[in-house]
Amino acid sequence: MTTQEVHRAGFLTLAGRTNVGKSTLLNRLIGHKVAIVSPKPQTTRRRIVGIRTDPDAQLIVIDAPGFHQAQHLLNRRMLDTAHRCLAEGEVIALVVEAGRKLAPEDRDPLQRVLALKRPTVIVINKVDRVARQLLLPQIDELQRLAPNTEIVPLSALTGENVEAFLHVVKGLLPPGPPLMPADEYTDQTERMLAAEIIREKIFHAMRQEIPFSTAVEVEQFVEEEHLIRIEALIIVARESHKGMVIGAGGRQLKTIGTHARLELEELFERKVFLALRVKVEPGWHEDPRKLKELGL
Ligand SMILES: Nc1nc2c(ncn2[C@@H]2O[C@H](COP(=O)(O)OP(=O)(O)O)[C@@H](O)[C@H]2O)c(=O)[nH]1
Ligand SMILES: [Mg+2]
Repeated sequence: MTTQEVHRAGFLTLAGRTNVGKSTLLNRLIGHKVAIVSPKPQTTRRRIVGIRTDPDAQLIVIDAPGFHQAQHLLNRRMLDTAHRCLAEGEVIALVVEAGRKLAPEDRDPLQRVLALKRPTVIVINKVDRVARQLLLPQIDELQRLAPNTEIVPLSALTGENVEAFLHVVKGLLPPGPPLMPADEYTDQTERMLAAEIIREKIFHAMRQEIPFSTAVEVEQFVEEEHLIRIEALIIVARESHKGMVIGAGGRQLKTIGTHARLELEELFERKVFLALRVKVEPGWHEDPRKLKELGL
């Protein structure tokens, strides 16, 4: 940083449809896995904060649930969260997918973001998947809809052009001192991170509606001398789901547990003892009290 340059700090909200790669971009910007990621929509349920501290700027990045059609109370809560996160951003990055014509579901978030009249960047993510010549008409289309907005094509997965995006965002942040301690990179507790990682493994292992109607609650998180003892409850909405999550001979649950444990050990740099139980709570995703308990 030269003496002429001012330090900048502020909130950046990642907005867009579900599954466009917002959480992947968050993790890439922070350099840690802060948010879980899956090929299925609606993986992110809560507001997730990642903090990036550079010599010239501090970005507090807010990852939100994606915009989608709401059916259950859980989905409506997720949409409320998405809107609140949008209101918080001093800079908004609207994320869309490369190589796709703008669907009505894309236009709606775009119009919503533009209506805020806040400093905005449009991110075309997943450029690693498409040929350049497909990108140009998409950039043109977006530029017509948002003539004064910077458009940055990038790949959150490979990191391509993410530096350019950072440069644009930093230029839009307000001047000011850092808002958070330099060594913090998320607002989530270890318990929350553990619950999310277990939930991610369920998203990866299970099909159909099971991931969408499953929650994870960490009941015990005890740090002992050489290991962390974690007991967690997998909450499913139906008796039939319980059987599927456990699987024949307990194999499915074992796979979920093993994958989660290995990642938790890496994250906490400690041996982890992980015990998982499955419990049926019919209609939990429609129950305001249960949702509150789960922080949703
Ligand atoms: N090829 C490719 N896939 C990506 C990229 N970014 C995200 N993905 C994948 O897209 C899916 C959804 O990503 P996620 O971050 O969970 O999307 P979110 O719902 O917007 O948070 C996952 O399977 C990611 O691995 C990218 O830049 N390139
Ligand atoms: Mg997400």
